[in-house]
Amino acid sequence: MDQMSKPTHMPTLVSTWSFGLRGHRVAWDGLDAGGTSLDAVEASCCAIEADEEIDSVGYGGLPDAQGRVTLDGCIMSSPSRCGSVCCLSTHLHPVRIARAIMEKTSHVMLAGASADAYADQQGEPRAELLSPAARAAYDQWKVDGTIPDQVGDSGRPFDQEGSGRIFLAADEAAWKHHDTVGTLCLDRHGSLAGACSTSGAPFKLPGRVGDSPIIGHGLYVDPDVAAVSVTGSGELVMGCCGSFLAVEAMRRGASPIDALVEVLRRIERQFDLLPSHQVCLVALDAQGASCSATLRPGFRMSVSREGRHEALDPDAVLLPDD
Ligand code: SD4
Repeated sequence: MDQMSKPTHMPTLVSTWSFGLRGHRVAWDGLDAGGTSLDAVEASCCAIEADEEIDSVGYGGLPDAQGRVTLDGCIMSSPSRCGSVCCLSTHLHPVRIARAIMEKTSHVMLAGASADAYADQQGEPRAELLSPAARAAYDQWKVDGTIPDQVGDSGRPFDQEGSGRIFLAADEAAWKHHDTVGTLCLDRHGSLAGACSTSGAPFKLPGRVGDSPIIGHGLYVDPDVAAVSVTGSGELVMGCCGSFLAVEAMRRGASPIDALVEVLRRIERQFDLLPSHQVCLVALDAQGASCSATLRPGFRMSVSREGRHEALDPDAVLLPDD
């Protein structure tokens, strides 16, 4: 069916972490005015990628073990319409480059220096990715293996609502590992889309790529069913194709929250979990219902709907006492 002939839906944006709202506010007016879900997720993620205070995505993201920031991202509206890029090191906006790959090439994914070269061809400006705060964090990590301002010993991230920070925490346990933004959208035309963007695991081995840019792992969209994005320990998500597993469970009849919890239960069964491990999922179904679930406490999701922008606690926490 032509998307313009679908009935009107209530525009909705959903993102991982409360810092997602910073992107939603940038994307909202266009979406509310009838813009497409693809445009909205791209605009929202680009705003977050450019935000220096957010220490896990784009400029401001923590570098690898050699002090180099590398970025991964993807975008998707259906199994036949998706694009992805990984290990960018000279361009700031993986989601926009992933969209160009989706729309202008016959491929899904480009990697590394060749992906940066493709971005050059597309006229994407080159950018410095290492912020002063991220450089300072790297310098300290090189000296003593710690992240500045990290409090507590769980090594997990905590959402400090409004600050944009989850690693360089001022007063809550910061995450030694990583995080990411996953943004999902339903537009007035009833079309779902999603995008995902990350600087990956702080101080990772050079070349390491996590789940975020891989379709079916960090992001999956079935236009007739739901969109799901996953953040957290990418290596756990990659063990179970987390976003695909959740959408597929919904396609087979599970409720959105049951589908997300099924992914978490599978991860809990199949991995020896470390205290630093975290996995968080957000879902938006084709009717506009949204929810989130997380392995452990410390996560919040962003939801924008009917002109309201809210950070919400997860609907389910598998291990609430951890
Ligand atoms: C990864 N899941 O690279 C991604 C980003 C991240 O928590 O760190 N998310 O593993």
